[in-house]
Order: sequence, then C-alpha cells, then structure tokens
Amino acid sequence: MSAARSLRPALLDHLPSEVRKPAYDRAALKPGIAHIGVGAFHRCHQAEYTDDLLAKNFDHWGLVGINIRPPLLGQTLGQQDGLYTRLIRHNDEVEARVIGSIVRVVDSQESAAPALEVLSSPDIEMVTMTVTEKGYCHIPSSGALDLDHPDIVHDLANPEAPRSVPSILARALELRMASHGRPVTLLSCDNIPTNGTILGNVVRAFAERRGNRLADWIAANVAFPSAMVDRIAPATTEADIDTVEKRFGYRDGAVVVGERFRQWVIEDRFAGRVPRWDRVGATFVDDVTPFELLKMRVLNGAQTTLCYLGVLGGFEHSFEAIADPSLATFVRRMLMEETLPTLMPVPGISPAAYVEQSLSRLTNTAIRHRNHQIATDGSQKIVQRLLNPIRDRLAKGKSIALLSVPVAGWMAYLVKASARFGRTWQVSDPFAEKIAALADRAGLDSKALADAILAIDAIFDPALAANATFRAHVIAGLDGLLSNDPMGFVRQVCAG
Ligand code: CS2
Repeated sequence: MSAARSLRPALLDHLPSEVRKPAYDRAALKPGIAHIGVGAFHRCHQAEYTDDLLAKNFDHWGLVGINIRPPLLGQTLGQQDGLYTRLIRHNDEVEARVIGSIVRVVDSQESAAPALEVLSSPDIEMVTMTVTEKGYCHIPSSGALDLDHPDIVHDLANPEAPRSVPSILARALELRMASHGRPVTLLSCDNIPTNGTILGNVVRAFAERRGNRLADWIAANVAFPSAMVDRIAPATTEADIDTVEKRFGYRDGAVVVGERFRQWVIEDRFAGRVPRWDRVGATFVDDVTPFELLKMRVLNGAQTTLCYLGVLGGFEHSFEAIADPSLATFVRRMLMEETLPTLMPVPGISPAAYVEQSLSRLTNTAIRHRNHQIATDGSQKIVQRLLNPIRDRLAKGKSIALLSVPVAGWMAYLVKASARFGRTWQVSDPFAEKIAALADRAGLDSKALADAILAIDAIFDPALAANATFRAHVIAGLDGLLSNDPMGFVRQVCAG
C-alpha cells in the first residue's frame, strides 16, 4: 500500500464513511493531560474517554503521550500526528473509529529529561498513567517502595536523572514547585489495589528525601486519587493492522483492538482542574474500594486463572481456555462460591450478574488475548487477584479449595519454564529467574517447591505462607498441575 494511504490528518477527509472520525477541531486542542505508558490499553481507554469529551466540546484537553519504556512512539503514533484507529471487536462485528485526543507524543526512554519537561509544564494539570503493576516499584505483598529495586537504588543516588516512575514523578513535582507551583492530579490507572495510595506513598518516599519543603508542597498541591479501569485490550498484532488495511483501505501502524465493554471509576479527589470524564461515562465516587475489589477479584481473577490453567492445558488465548467446559465450570464455581463472598456491596451492581457478564466478555473470539500475555508479571498480580481473597476467606474459616488452584497454577507455570522441564516457554516476570533457580534446586517434589516459593515474602506475607490449609492446597495443586494430566486435576477438584 502506498504511503498516500497511511493514516495522517490529511487522510481524515478520505476515510470510508463507516470509520468514525474526531468530531472536533484538533488544531484547537491544547496540552492539558499527560499520560505515561501509551500502550494498547491507554489508547483503548483513557484516550477514548478524552476523545468522547472533546466531541462534547468541553474545554480543549489535549493529551500528551509519554513513553519512558519501549516501544518508541515517534515511529508509530508520532508519524500519524497522534491519530490511530480504535477497533471494537465482538465476534464477527468490527467497529472502527479514529481517535484524535493525543496531540503530541514524547519518547523519553534514554533519559527522563523529555518526560520531565512535559510533566513539569504549567499547561499540564492532570497526569494519568498505565505503567503496569511493576512500574510502581513497590513490594507486592506490602505496598512499600522496594528499596532494593535496581532502579530505586539508582534513583536514590541520582535524583536529578531518575529512571523509575516514582522518582520521575517526584522530580517533576519538585520542578513544578520551584517554577510555577501549579497543582496537579496524578491518577494511576493500573490494576493494583488502592493504586492512588500506593502511588502517593512511593512518590512521597522520594520526595521526603528531598526535604520537608517538597513534602509539604505535595501535601497542599497534589492529589493521588485511586481508580478502577476496565476494558480488555490485548497487544496489537500484525493481523490487526492488516484488518484495518483490508477492510477500510488504509495503513495504521498504531491500531488498537478492544472489546465493547468499558468502565472507569475514579475517586473524587483532585487537585487543579479536572477533565469531566464523568460526562462521558466515567463515574466519580467517594470510595473506589468496592469497585476495584470486584474488578480485580472477578474479571482479572478469572483471566489470571484461565491463563495459567489454560497454558497448562494447551490453550493459546483466553477465549479458547474458557471454551473448554472443565475450565469454564471451574472458573465459574471459583468466582461464585469463593470469590463473591469476599466482595463489598457495590452500588448499582449485582455481583452474580457481574460474574456472568465477565465470563461472557472472555468468550469473545475476536479478542485474541494470549494466555502468555496475561501470565506476564504474575508475581505482581496474584496478590490482589487471588491471595487477598484467600486471606479474607481463611480469616473467616472458609474453604479455599478452588482459589488456591490458580495460585498453584501460577507456580506450575513458572516451574514448567525452568531447565528441569526443558524450558517449554519463555516467562516474563521480575521473579522468573529466582523461581526457576528455586525450582531447579527443589526438583520435582511439590512440597519442596511450595516451601521454596511460599518463602518469597515480597509476594506471600509470612502469615499466609505459614497457614497449614493454604500450604496443603498449594502442594496438592502443584502435584496435580505438574502431572501429565493437569486438566484431569481441574476436573477432579470441581467434582470434589
Ligand atoms: C489482564 C488485564 O494482562 C492482564 O493482566 O488481566 O490487562 C485486563 O485485560 C484488564 O485489566 C481489563 O480491564
């Protein structure tokens, strides 16, 4: 396809009529929001809400997208003046829309300087971020800043040339204080519980080392609301790019694909001006906790369960895993019987209906979410998705026979990728090497494996790791899932 058919502003007037276009004057937008971590999720979620808001003609909140980690944005989005196609796919249905809310992209992988210039600008009053769970450099089991993290060690010694998200933000706030002093909201959009509190804590841990003045300024001028975000948006593939080219006749190197469902619940605690995302479907609430528990334990809990059991059962994508009757039965029973009783009442939502809706979302065959992608960084995800509900149930003396299976599934997934099993697949997780080494030392004895992995206190808090019921279930789970018939084990648990 010729360059003439590549997505860029001049092509907008020549797109097929079925492709929805920005319904506002992009030239009039001014940077007001900065977003760190411009991946598929951001482009399918916050940037779309902002596009909706701009279409309502509310203010001129343009987004500046910043990547501090690969991939480079300049070569894709940058070439297209920030424009990209967002496909909504539901089985055979495809709906295309060009999103125009990103007005500028900034690559800041080599050094934090370009990011700091944007984040400290007086134009920016809202900073959102999707930097993945591990981007906060916190200890998953406690939420505290991980002082042994290599980037944190570096940043404590070099606060003016930061590498980590917490330190980059602390430095940006220091620059804001020293120049214009305008307030700002830092809004985490990652799937960690009380994400605003975690973000505030890790940023303040840096700021306090820079002196009381900065800590006091932050207390008076910066807000860290928590938020629950939701839309399934897997990593874009070449096939997605080809779909746009074949169906709509143009080439877009920054396509994203998502499901129809979307949700954004934000704690109503801001500093400075706020984009009124609540006018376009987001909800501002006093307390996000019930919503985040629901989403992380049900939807994300189901995804995490299906990804580990799915890989062990030989399934590539989550929709294929949930099409397996044994896995579907297992995950539904786990959520209904063990997860639901751990939730708080959620205004306006029936938990049982939410479970059914979540499971139904996962059956969408057009959302090709790889189990290995969801399995990535499991050490940073299992606390909120599985271990916290397990702890809640143990405290009440309730059964954890089902919820402990995916915990063993996560372990089996990591162990099976070790040398002893011939490295069946590549694992991407900050704890992968450590667990592979433990697995090689422990051999195939499930008790020795469980002992070694449960002793990692950054993931398992010591009281949980020492709980006899939990240990027994994890060991039995490892036995079953490392056997030659992991699916048979899942069926047996369901039958039991
Ligand atoms: C997924 C999430 O990869 C993962 O960890 O579970 O990205 C999930 O698709 C989103 O949280 C859905 O909102």
